Amino acid sequence: MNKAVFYLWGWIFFIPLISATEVVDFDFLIDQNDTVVLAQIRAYRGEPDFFLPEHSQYTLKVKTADETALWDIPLAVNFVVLDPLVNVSPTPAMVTLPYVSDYKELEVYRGDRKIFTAKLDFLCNNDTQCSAGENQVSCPGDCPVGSRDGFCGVMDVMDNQQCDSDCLQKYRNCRNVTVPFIFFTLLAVGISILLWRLYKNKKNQRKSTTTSL
Ligand SMILES: [Ca+2]
Ligand SMILES: [Ca+2]
Repeated sequence: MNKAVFYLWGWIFFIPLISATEVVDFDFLIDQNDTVVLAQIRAYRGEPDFFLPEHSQYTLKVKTADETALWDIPLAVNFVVLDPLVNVSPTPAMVTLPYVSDYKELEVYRGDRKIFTAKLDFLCNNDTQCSAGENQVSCPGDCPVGSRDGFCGVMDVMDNQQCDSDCLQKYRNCRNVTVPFIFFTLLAVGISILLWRLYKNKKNQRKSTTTSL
């Protein structure tokens, strides 16, 4: 029985890691007066949204450079919050979609009216620099494993034996690299100072002996 529970928990823990794919979060703040702010956009490894609203007056389109809409989906926007019943505006609206590097532009519609548009080039511009908006998931060419990009690539760090300072201390995998390096560096410096002092003392002793003769 205990073994069965152990395997069950093992599968529950590992299945998300195995099935995790590259996704991107689009987080908006939408006002009833149709003001839209793209609050956050972030690529990472996870699961896309499986359930989208069947009906909404708001629509999100994500397009490629040649204007092809890869996504044209209803966006869940609720200005009323229950318990207690209050009207909230602006209100957050978010969706998680599979990430592909072809995303170039997004548009938000209310009915047939376009109320917001934003370029998505900043997710990856392939200029060999890991800049704001890019990370290991959205732009692996500019932000290789271990980059300081706000993304902790735990599995990559473990596989490649690299250090990623974006990870929590216990997942950084820096200990094996940095601790011995610092220790041996300090040890080498200490021994050098000690040898230099011994050499100086001996030299002074020889000097004083020669003088006294
Ligand atoms: Ca770049
Ligand atoms: Ca990183």
